[in-house]
Amino acid sequence: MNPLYDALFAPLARRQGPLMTLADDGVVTAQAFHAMIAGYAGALRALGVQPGDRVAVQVAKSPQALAVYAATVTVGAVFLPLNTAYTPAEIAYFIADATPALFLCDPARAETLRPVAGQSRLETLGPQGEGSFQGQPPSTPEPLVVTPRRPDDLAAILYTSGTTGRSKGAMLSHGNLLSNAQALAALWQFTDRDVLLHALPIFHTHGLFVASNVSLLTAGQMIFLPGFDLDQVLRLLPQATVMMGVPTFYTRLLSDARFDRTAAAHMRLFISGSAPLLAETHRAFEARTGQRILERYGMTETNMNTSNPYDGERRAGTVGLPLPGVDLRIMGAAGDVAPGEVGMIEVRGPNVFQGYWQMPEKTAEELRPDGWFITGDLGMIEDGYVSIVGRAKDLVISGGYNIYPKEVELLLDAVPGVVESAVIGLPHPDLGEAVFAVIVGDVKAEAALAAIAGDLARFKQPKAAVVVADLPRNTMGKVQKNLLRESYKGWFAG
Ligand code: MLC
Ligand code: AMP
Repeated sequence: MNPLYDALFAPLARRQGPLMTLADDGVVTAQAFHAMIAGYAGALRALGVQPGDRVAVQVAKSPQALAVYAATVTVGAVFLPLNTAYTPAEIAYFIADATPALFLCDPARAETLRPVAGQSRLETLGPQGEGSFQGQPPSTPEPLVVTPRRPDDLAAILYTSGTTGRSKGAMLSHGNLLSNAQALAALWQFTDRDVLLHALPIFHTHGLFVASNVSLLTAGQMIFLPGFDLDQVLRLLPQATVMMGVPTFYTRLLSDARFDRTAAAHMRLFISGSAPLLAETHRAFEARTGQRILERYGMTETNMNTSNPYDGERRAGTVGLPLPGVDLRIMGAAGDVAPGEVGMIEVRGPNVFQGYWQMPEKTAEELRPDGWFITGDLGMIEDGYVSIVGRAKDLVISGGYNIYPKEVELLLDAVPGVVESAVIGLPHPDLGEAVFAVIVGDVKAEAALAAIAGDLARFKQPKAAVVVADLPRNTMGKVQKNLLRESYKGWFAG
């Protein structure tokens, strides 16, 4: 038994016809993809990758990259995907923390990344499958040997930033990922007739697990695009039946007059998540297309927790109901709060992760011994529908990517001339929120931003900054970020 291989990948060997259509209209058949998995599984073993070893990858989205994920779980190893925007300084932390046996990167970045690879073997994989990491020709009579795994064995580690500025590796088991894919596939009524328009990155939960796993589990097809390109998406929508996206995908579609009822007519479902979808976007989308976006809520540590219903009312501004099998409660200081009151969202179920990689204290802070995970999201429940009304964690979500202000503040504070800084998220018409820095010190805002640019992925860098005399503080001395957000709220207004 290897839960993910058996459910998602084994059926591909027997399946006729296409699995993926690519941006250039090229096609990858199900059997060709299975052969790719077999070849990469052989290559991983030939490189000495053992069950339980981590395989870190920072590579462009491609069918080959997805096949490396499949091959890694097939040989019983642990897949560790990394955002392609991360700088060598950021990668150095992940490699040192996770000590992967193998690190795969883009051939063009190999020399820059070699110094941070440490003890990990470095191989390369390019956007077209080129590079030093190549599939091994299948051997007969057994082209693919599958390493047995139990449901609680690890399949992946996904890093998520922390409020302290140090990223934590969320350990996800085969059972976590498969149970969630099964719940979502049933709830959203996926079948082998579905064609999923896949324009999300595959280094995060949304694109890797929610999108790819659900489609593979139900033997559907994917239109597998390297990223969200509006023209390409508009061209390909008539061939798709389902799309998953972050809210920015939907606001970008709405910003284009070509996106109308006819353009969306072939689609049976639009799903949104990873960041709040404004009720106004939900309504504008329905007015334009006649279709109601289905919003769901999840996180790296828990996979998906709630979803609006497929058949019932999809309520704008809410993230719907707990998924079957997932318990959700709203906690105040004195325990469960009354319906309609705001508190901390906690979740429990087969979706909830195994803890943070080598951080038992962090795990104990957020995952209670009886299985409840403290999400850091503030919410309330009305008529069974969950709404997220805020975050207890200091976090900015920009275009669906999470940025922890602490990480940016630590770098800014180290810039000569900077006394202190406060990093906040401000409303942004395209990205939902955009990162903004308020700096105290004898320094020019642009110079401070330029000084940290080399160490921080571009999407985390403040889109703008101001220098001020001091930061507003409460009587406890804590910076009042709510006042800063209020003062600068119109900065990025369209
Ligand atoms: C790109 N840039 C961003 C950004 N994406 N800046 C802030 N926030 C972002 N999200 C910057 C680039 O660095 C670049 O900067 C400029 O914007 C243009 O880059 P681009 O590559 O052309 O951007 P684009 O392709 O338009 O990307 C925007 C996007 C993308 C929204 C399509 O960010 C995206 O695909 N987001 C999805 C993220 C996601 O999958 N999240 C799921 C997490 S899982 P410059 O200055 O160099 O021009 C999760 C759990 C759950 O949260 O519930 O799902
Ligand atoms: P990540 O750590 O990248 O997995 O991001 C998870 C966080 O994204 C959650 O804790 C929420 O704060 C946020 N999130 C995900 N889906 C939604 C949603 N539909 N609405 C609001 N916030 C969301």
